[in-house]
Amino acid sequence: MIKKVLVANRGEIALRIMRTCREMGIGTVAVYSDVDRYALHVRYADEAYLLGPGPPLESYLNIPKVMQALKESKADAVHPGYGFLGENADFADAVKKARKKFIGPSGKAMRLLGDKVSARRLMLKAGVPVVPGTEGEVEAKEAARVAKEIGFPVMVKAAAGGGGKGIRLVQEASELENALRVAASEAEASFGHGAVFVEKYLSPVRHIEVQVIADSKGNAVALGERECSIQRRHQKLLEETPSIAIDEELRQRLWTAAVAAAKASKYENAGTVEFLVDEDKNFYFLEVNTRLQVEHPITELCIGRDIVADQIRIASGEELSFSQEDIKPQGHAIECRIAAEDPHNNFLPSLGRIDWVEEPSGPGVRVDSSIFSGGEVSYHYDPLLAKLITWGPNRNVAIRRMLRALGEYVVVGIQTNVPFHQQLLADERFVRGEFHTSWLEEEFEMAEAEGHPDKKTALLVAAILTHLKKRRPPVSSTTTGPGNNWRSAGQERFLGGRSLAQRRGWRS
Ligand code: MV4
Repeated sequence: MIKKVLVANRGEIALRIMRTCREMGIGTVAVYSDVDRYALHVRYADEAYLLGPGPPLESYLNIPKVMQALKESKADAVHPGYGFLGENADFADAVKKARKKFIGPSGKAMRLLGDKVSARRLMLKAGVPVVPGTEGEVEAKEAARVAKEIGFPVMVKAAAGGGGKGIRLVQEASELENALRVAASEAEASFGHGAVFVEKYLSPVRHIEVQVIADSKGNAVALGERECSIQRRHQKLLEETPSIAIDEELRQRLWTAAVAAAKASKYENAGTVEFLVDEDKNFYFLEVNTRLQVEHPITELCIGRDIVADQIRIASGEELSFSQEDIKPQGHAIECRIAAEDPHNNFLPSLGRIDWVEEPSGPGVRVDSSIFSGGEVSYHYDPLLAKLITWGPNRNVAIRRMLRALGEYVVVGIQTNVPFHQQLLADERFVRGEFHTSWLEEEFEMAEAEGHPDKKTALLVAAILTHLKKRRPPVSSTTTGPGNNWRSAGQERFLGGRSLAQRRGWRS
């Protein structure tokens, strides 16, 4: 049984994972960089280990330092979250070698599915539809032959790529050879592996993914699909479930294919199978994400399960306590990714101090957030601040609730993309479900920023800034957060020093 989990991550996902651990009576260990010393996940954890300076390679991406914290904390399991070491096979192997439990798939599964060519081969064998294209990695001559056969435009993709990295759209034969060469050298530089393959470019398509969960006994269950077509530069901005573009028959085919993909790869723990769905309701395998995804909460709200709790049970060696027949999603859920970006300035990051935060709540609202008044948004990390999730008995209620909740979000000190989400959710084309993966970038235009905030907001901001000017520095080592669960923010420790527990005399 897992008694203590080290969460090798930061921000909202670290806090989210720790909350489930606490509900399960499992101890929590935070790791953090010095710029995160006052972060909520550090204050919430039972123990906290300073990794080093802000840059990820010196902190959250530094496997030796995280392994040292794992050793010092005597945690018996690690949850990597998403991003950072979330899909790092070497890290998963290192945790296993240290005889600790890795709450996620094996390093072997990560390598097999992280290589887009081996993943394609596996899906072909498993009878999962893949995009027409080359069977494996190709040299220029074979690529040209296949491209001619499937027809232009085609996509050249790096085997080691993913999430939009290492892909190039080729409109005609004359561009192919150069595209192959550039894609291969970019892939070699970025991923250390230059293999590329070619697929027919499908457009317009929707990006629909299926959440799966599998135990070590070969049981695999689909937990529902998620519509992820609202993307900008390969960054998802809003996700929802169920997808309104698919009917029950297609849903069952997608779920069945996702479970087949998990079983074919002997997958364990939570994973997501991504598909492209065209206008004729054909679907094609795209890739597998071997991690817990940002957007997992919308699935949780519709099926009434805690996916992180299920992950921990699987890592403890338990069999799934439910079957496919038990998964009956109810209602509709939407997630808006709230980011420190200014939608009126080309979504450029808006970093620095957050003077004041007021977050939404009320019926059907969940906020997975890492921000607090007085906190800082650092340039070292992804600008994701929070996920605002709403559930309703149907899509219209979920949309209305999201618009109501977005209207309650107050963040003073930096810009956020809340105005973008408000405009998107009020857009008739979105409401009618008339969108695909290129819609946002090709057909959606942000309205001009309103001249100045309405009177009520302006008065609120003025009052807040006056109040803040009177206060002591926002957070100091003696500051404790809200409630009795938040540890003093300043109780930091250096790796190799005495642990928090030792300092408190809990352990000799
Ligand atoms: C595609 C595609 C259309 N045809 N492949 C690859 C990375 C993944 N995150 C999205 N990818 C796509 N692969 C073929 N053969 C469409 C996408 C795609 C997409 C591509 C460009 C810009 C935005 C996109 C959003 C979702 C899906």
